[in-house]
Amino acid sequence: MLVPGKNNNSTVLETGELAALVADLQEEEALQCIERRLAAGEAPAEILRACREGMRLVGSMHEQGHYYISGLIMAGEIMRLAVELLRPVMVGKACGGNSGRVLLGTIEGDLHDIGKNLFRDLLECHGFTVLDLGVDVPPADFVAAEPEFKPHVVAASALITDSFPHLRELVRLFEAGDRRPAGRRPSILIGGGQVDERVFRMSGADHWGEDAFAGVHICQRLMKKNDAP
Ligand code: B12
Repeated sequence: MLVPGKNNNSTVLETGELAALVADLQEEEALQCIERRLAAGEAPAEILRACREGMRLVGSMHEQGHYYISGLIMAGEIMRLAVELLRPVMVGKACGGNSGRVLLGTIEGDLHDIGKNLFRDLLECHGFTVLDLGVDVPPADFVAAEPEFKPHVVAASALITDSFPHLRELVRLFEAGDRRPAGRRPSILIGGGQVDERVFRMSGADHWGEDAFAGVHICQRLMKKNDAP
């Protein structure tokens, strides 16, 4: 098992160097590792995957009582800096254009926003116009923003289990009283660390994305079907 505060070689072999450095909260070394991997031409998506694995380990250690909240805060800061390094490479091949409108927010009760912000940046670089409502957004606020912004996709991020019922409420509110012909209501897309197939089914959402890249692909696919910017 990973021992916090120690650079444990067996963990490095099991999880990969970068994930282990992130999990061990070795900020400087983790960022240097990212820079090395970027310089070697590795795809940012792969590097991001390793960082998320590190974050998953941090989460497990928090659950097991090895890290206090300060560990989560430090991990959040490492992830924020990691995203700053990765973002220019990911959004560098800026696409522009007018791909469609996405209404985005982290659902009520949840303050996590690193992944949401990254998803927003990727969407924008792929030509989507994004209205980001921020964090801790009540489902009713998504609904209230709809008439003016007219999103093609409503996207909600969720990392906290206690917030999952609000995803269900979001879907229910969008469905309630909706008189538009089939396919004309905005599609509801969910994602974020703890969202999986089970949460997706429970929520009643139309789609879920395992990561930000998958989320962008889903939005692009929906726009092709919709073909009305
Ligand atoms: C960093 C962190 C924090 C930071 C957040 C900083 C910030 N500005 O976001 C701080 C310290 C503030 C924090 C606070 C708390 N946290 Co916290 N946190 C984490 C941690 C370690 C990493 C999260 C992260 O940034 N990951 C990296 C990003 C890039 O990944 P991501 O968000 O999943 O996003 C990716 C994809 O999911 C996708 N994506 C994201 N959103 C969306 C949306 C759509 C539509 C799509 C398609 C894709 C998509 O894009 C990203 C890139 O691919 C996680 C552990 C984990 N396993 O995730 C715990 C974790 C989420 N936190 C947890 C907890 C318990 C808390 C606190 C309650 C702690 C406390 N005791 O106060 C508070 C919650 C406060 C609140 N109400 O929200 C738990 C949640 C457990 C649960 N089952 O509910 C976790 C899982 C840790 C754990 N196992 O204990 N946390």
